[in-house]
Amino acid sequence: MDLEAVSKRSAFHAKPQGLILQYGTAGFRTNAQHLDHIMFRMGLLAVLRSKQTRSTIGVMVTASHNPEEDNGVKLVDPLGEMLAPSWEEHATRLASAEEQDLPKVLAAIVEREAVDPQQTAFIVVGRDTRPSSEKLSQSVIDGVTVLGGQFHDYGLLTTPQLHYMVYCRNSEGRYGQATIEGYCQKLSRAFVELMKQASCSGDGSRWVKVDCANGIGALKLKEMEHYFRQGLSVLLFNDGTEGRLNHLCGADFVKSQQKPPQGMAMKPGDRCCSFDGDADRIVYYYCDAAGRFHLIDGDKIATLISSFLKELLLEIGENLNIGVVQTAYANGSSTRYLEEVMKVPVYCTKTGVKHLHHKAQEFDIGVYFEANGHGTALFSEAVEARIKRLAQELEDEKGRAARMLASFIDLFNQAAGDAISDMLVIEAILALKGLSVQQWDAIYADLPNRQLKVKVADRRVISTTDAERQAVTPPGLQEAINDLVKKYKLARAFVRPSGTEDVVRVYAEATSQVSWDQSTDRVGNQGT
Ligand code: NG1
Ligand code: ZN
Repeated sequence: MDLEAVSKRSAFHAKPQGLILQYGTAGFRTNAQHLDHIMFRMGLLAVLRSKQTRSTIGVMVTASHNPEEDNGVKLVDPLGEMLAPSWEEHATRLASAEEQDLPKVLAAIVEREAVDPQQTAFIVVGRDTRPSSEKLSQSVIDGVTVLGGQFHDYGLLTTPQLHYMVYCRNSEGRYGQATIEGYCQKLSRAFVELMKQASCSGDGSRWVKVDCANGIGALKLKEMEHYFRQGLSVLLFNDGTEGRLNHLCGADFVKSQQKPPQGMAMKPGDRCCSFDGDADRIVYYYCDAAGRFHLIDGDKIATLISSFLKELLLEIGENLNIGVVQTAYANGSSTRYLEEVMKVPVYCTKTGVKHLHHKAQEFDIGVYFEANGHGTALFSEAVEARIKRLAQELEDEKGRAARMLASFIDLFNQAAGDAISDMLVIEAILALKGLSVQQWDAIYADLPNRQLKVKVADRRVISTTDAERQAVTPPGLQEAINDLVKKYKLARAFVRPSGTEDVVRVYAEATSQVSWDQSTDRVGNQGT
C-alpha cells in the first residue's frame, strides 16, 4: 500500500480544517459541500474492509430523505448488511483525521484489523439522483483506485439495489445476478407468478399510485415496470421531472406530517404509496369518502406481511419460528395486535435498521419494520431450502401454499428494506387475500401519536436503556415521564437523542388526541 500516493491524492480532496463528522445510524450525512474528503476517505476505507473480509464491499452515495442540498455515504458489508460497528469507529476516525495524519490513521486500521495489503479489493458504487451525487461518487472511486482497489460503478441505483448487488456478488450468484436486469427479473418473475394465483387480480387491471419523492425510485420503477406490468400498473407522481427531491413529498414527509404529498392526485379509496428519496422506505395511505387521510405505516405493513406468512405456514403444515422486530416507535396497537391476536412474538430493538436486521436473523422467518416504513423479511437458509423443496414435492393446497411462499422468498429483498420489493409484496398479498386498502387499514386502529424534535444544548446528556424506551440520564427525567404517562389510558412516551440529527426526539401515544397533546407537550418540556 502506497501511503505516500494516498497523501498526494488526498490533497485534491482536502479536509476542511477542524471539521469533525461522525459515522451515524445512516453513515455520514450533511450538506454536500462538506463531503468531498469524506467520500475519498470512504473509498479508502472500503478497500481496507474489502481486503479484510475478502469480499465485495458497497459504497452508496445518498442522503435518503434529507433535503436535496445534503448528501451522504454509507458502506455496505458483504451480506448486504450495514457496516460492522468497529468499522463505523474507523470510519469516524478516518473522516476526522487532519491531512497530515491520514497515512498514520490508515496504517493503524490496517494493523488493528490485520488487513493483508496484498489481498485484492473489489468495491461496487451506487448513487442517488442528487445533483451532487455524481461528482461525490467520483471522489469515492478516486479513493478506491489510489489504494489499488478494483471497482464497478453502477451509477444510479436505489440504496436497496446496491445492497442486493453486494449480496449477489458475495454469494456467487446463489442470491441472484448482480445486475439491474437480474434484480428486475428476480422480483418480477416472483411477483407475476404470485399474481397468477390471485383470482380477481391476475387480469392486468390492478394499479397503485406511487409518490416517488422526486427521486431515484421513479427512474427505477420506469426501468422495471414492463417486467411486471402483467400483474400491476404503477401510476407515478413526483417522478423528478418537475419538483425538488423530498420537497413536500416522499415517505418521510407523509409519515411525519400525516398528510398526503403534494403533487399526488388522490380520489377517495385510491390506493397510494410513497417512497423516500433513495427508495428504501415505503408507506401506504388513502382518503376516505369524507376526505379524511389514513396513513398505513411500517407497523401495519409488518402486520399484513407476518399474518400472511403465518397463514401460509399453517396451510403448508410447517411449524416454523416466526418473529416480528420493531422499535420503540411502533404503535402500541400494532404490538398488541401481533402478540394477542396473531400470537406472533414481537421484539423491540434500538432505532436503526441494522439493529432490527440483526435481531430478525435469529428466527426461521424474521419480519422487521420501522414505523417509518423501512423493513423487509428474512428467511434462514435452511428454511429457504426446505420451502423450495416442499414447493416441488407437495401437491394440492399445501403445494400451492408452498409455491406461493417460495415466490415470496424471492420477492423480498433480504439484503435491505426496499420500497420497490415491499410494494410488490404488499400488492401481491392484498390481491391474494382480496383485501381493499380500507380493509387492511381496519385490521387495528392506531393509537393517536406524535413526535416532537427538541433542540437541547447537548443531546448526549440523555442516555437510554431497554431498547431506548427508558431514560437513564439525566437523573429524574424518567421518573417525570412516568408520572405524566400514568395519568392517561394506554399512554406511552419516551425520549432519545437522534442518531442522525442534532436533536432529541420525543414520542408519545395515548388513546385520544387530547391526552396525546397534553402528554407530548409535557414530556417535551421535560427535555428542554
Ligand atoms: P434517528 O435520527 O436516530 O431517530 C432516523 C429514524 C430511524 C432511521 C434513521 C436512519 C425515526 C424516529 N428515526 O433515526 O428510524 O430511519 O433515521 O435514516 O424515524
Ligand atoms: Zn432512505
